[in-house]
This record gives sequence, C-alpha cells and structure tokens, in this order.
Amino acid sequence: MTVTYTWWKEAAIYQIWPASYKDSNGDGVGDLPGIISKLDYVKSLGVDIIWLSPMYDSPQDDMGYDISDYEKVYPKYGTLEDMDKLISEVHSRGMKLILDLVINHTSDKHKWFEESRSSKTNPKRDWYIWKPPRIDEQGNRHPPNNWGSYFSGSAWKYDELTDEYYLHLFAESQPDLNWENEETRNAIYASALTFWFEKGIDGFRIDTAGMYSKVQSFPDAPIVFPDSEWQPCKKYHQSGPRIHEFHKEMFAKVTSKYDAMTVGEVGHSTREDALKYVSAKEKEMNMMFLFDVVETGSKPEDRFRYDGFTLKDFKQAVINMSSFTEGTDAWSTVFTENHDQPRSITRFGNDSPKHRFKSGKMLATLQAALTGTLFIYQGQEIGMTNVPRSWPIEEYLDINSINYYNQFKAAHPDDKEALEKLLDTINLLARDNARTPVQWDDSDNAGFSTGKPWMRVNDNYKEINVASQVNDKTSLFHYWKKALEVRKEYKNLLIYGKLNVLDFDNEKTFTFTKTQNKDIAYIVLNFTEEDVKFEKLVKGDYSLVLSNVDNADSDILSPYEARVYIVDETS
Ligand code: TEU
Repeated sequence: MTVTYTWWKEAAIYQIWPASYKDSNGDGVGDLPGIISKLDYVKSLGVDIIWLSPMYDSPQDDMGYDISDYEKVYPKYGTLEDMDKLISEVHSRGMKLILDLVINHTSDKHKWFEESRSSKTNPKRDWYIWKPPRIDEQGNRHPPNNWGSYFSGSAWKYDELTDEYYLHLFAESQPDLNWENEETRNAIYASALTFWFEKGIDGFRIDTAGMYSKVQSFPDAPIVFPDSEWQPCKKYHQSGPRIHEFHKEMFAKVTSKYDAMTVGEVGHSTREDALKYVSAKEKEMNMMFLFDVVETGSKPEDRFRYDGFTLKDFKQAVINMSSFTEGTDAWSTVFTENHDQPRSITRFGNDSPKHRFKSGKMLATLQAALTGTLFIYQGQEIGMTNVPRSWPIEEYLDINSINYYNQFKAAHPDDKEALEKLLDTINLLARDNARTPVQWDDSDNAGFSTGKPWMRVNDNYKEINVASQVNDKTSLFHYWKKALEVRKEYKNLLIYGKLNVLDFDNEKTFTFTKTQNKDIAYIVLNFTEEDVKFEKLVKGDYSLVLSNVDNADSDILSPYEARVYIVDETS
C-alpha cells in the first residue's frame, strides 16, 4: 500500500475548551474574544488546526455537550459575530478551525426535545427514544431495561407527563436522538453541520461517533458489575447495526460537499471494526480517537475502577492505537490528553517539581514520533498537571465526577477507607483535571480572568505558566515547538512510518523505530527516575535530531531522557 500524503494527516491540532481558555470580560468564564486574543500564541507553537470544544447555546450541565441550539452561541462565550470573527482570524493566520459535533443527543432544553416530550402524538415524539415502563409482578414501575448511563444510574429517565421513559446514555438532561428516523437525521445535518460549514469552518471532531445506532430490541445487558443495578450497555449501542450506514449518509449528504476533515470519537474498537470507520474507501470519516492509551489501567466500562498499569501495558496501548492502520488506506490519531482526561504528565510522566518538565518533554517526544494526526490539549504545551490531592471533592465540578462520588458514597456510607481510595482515583483520573483555567502568567488567577474563575486555578500556576516559558528556549513550550518541527522535517518516518517496538518487555525504557522503505528513525525514552543503560539495538550510523538533555549521546539515559536519531544503515 503506498502512503497518501494529505494536509490533515500532517497537521498538529490544538484543542481549545472555551470555558477555561481565556476570559476577556472578567465574568470568570473563558470566551471567544479571549480565544481570539491568544491566536498568535497558538500559531507560535506551530499549530495548523484548532479544534474548538462546544461553544453552542447550552444549559451547561455537561459543559456544552448538552446543546439547546446548534445555531446559537452560548451567551457567556459570545455571539455568532464573534464566531465569524474567530473563523476569519484563524484563517488569516493560515490555520483551520474545526468544531465539536455533538449529535448523539441534545439538551432536554432543545426545542426538538421540548416538543417530543409534550405528548405521545407530537410529530417530534419519535425524534428521541421513548419506551413504556416495565412493570414487575408486584406492580412496581421500572425502566425498560438495565442499561447504565455513563454518568451513573439508569440510562432511562421517567417522564410523568406521558408515563414513558426516554433514553439518555449520558446525563438525564442529555436525551439521545433517534437516528432511526430519517427526518431527524436530516434536521441534524441541516442544523448541526451545514449551518456551520456554510460559515466557513473546516471540519468536525465528531462526539460519541460510534453510538448513534442502538440495537432496536433494547435488551437487558449482561451483568458485568454485580454490585450495581445498572450495567454497561456498550454492546447495544457501540458500532450498532446501522452506524456505518448513518456515517456514510452524513458524509455523502453533507461533509463530502466541503473540503473538510473529520475525526470521530469512537473510543473502543477492534482493528476490524475501526477500519470500517476510517478506511478512506469507506467514505465515513478521516480518523478516529481510540481510548487505548488514555484508559490504560482502567476498566473500559468504568474509568474509576482502576488497577494501575505497567510500561508494557502502555506500550501495548500505543501499538493498538497506531498500528491498526498499517498496510491499509486508513488513518489514526495521536493524543494523550483532552477535556475528558487527566493531565498526561501526572498520569504517564512524573509531576514532581524535579521531573515534571523533563518528563513532559519525554512525552512530547513520544507523541511527535507516532503515526497519526497529532492532537495537543490546551495547557499540555506548558506542562499543566492534575489538581493537588488536597483539594476537597467540592472543588470538582464535573457531572461525571460528582455523580460517581455521590453514588459511591450512598452505597458505602460508612466506609471511610473506600471513600478515601475513591478520592485518590478521582484525583488521578477525573476530567476536572483538564478543566482548570489555563495558566497564562503568575498574576492573580493565573492571568486567566480578572474576575473569580468559574473553576479554581491549579495551585502551581506560579511555577507553570505561559509567560515564564515563551521566552525561555529551554522550556517545555519550546520543546513542543521543536518537536513539531522535527516531526514535519522527518515526516515520512515520524508521521507516516511503520512502528516497531524493540524492547516490549522492558519496564524502564520504551525503544522503537519508525521506518519507511530503507529510512529509519530510532526513538528511545526513559520512563523512570533512574539512570538506565542506552543501547543501540539497530546497526548503523546514528545522528541525533531531537533530545531533551544538553549532553545526549552518552551510554546512560538520565531520568526521563528522550532521544530521536536518524539511523543510516547503509554505511
Ligand atoms: O465523551 C464521550 C465518552 O465516551 C467519554 O470520553 C466520556 O466522557 C467518559 O466516558 C465519561 O467517563 C463525549 C465528550 O467528549 C464528553 O465531554 C461528553 O461528556 C460526552 O461525550 C457526552 O456528550
């Protein structure tokens, strides 16, 4: 299979989560003018595309992933005019802008749902998924099946007005749209996609892209967690019977009309299943996010059931995520952070003051060397870390963390030890870790806002902030910049090459090559806080093209050291 080079494969994409990027008017919430004021900064990192998380009108129960109007902007973020300005300011700097496409569900405040809920005979009743209660032998009412929501509890909500339940795979206020209904699909295409394409955006990150098609018999799910009434139900809504038909239709009817890029959040997939979404010949989407790396150590059905992981597990996750496209016409992604994940330095590196920036550079090296489109999440470029463990649960504002904690507490009211352990896990894995305001400088509120930030700023903002890094050539910010340049300079290997892991069983180092034809890049990363021996496992002449220490090239790899060599085998 010959490699096809395209702009979106080589792009570095920077994700902006608007609530926490930059507040321009002192109300404590980030906004579009704030983002516009930082575009030169984003550009200076070497970014090609910005992915903007939902900025649509929303009650914000799930930070904008609960949309009440696709064609309006959340007033605290700005106006449609601000969006027009953002689009043109991004374009005038030679970058592109993609938006978040959240079309598995809407907010319960969307007018479509308000109509649907109003009566069983409303023309939009069938736009959402309504089912009658299940009544047991004692005459008690129950949800139609045992499916659990991703945000704890049942995935069904009872609505008294019509004595039926509606499906919500996420929050109660996020009813799932009924994709079986063609009229609904067409309305989604018009309002959520065409409206924005016509404004000039360059593509979409497609939220929950594998979930639209549900198994229509809605059976009970197998019991995976005997300690819970509600069970994981992915089996019945992930890559369901009609999902590829829906994506093909959306591509044919809308996306293909524009020179757009799309990346689907699919999460869990086998190689065979993944290729159905992202193989070029399938004409569905360009690439997808898989959760192998970010969920290392967690149960795929429940991130807070966490057992830790070994470096070998991590390597396997990297292989799963990037190798499934080899020898095919499909494409993959590279990421370790986003708005749903904790900070990568805390999770995979070492966030102690001594090691945080160096381990951040090591992780940047890894990502710059992997095949797939590279995504960087706001603050990752300066090494923002998880929030301190000392923060009480009240500082966590995400519905996912709060619901989980409350449900766990209700089930184990007197088990202090278990609750403390859960707090350890929440501190390590909660989405809140990604959602603290961006640390711009060492002034009050880290320069994010002149008002009271909607979420507490991480305590370490005086040590980790943009201002202290942009003029320091040894900073993590500059290392990212350099790593992105090296990635593009050797793109045939680093962006497009074949991954071969050379030390799979080694629990200290991660050594791999990236190859294409006779060309070889040799990457070695020390994942420990100890010195380890450096070995050249491939014969040839080595020239160093990226390193996170001053004196690389010794036989010892210092803690968290990272090197990228180009190897000339022919000599
Ligand atoms: O996420 C969907 C998803 O599958 C997860 O990453 C989810 O956030 C996680 O499993 C919860 O533990 C998308 C968005 O990225 C996320 O922010 C939204 O909350 C969710 O959809 C609902 O729209």
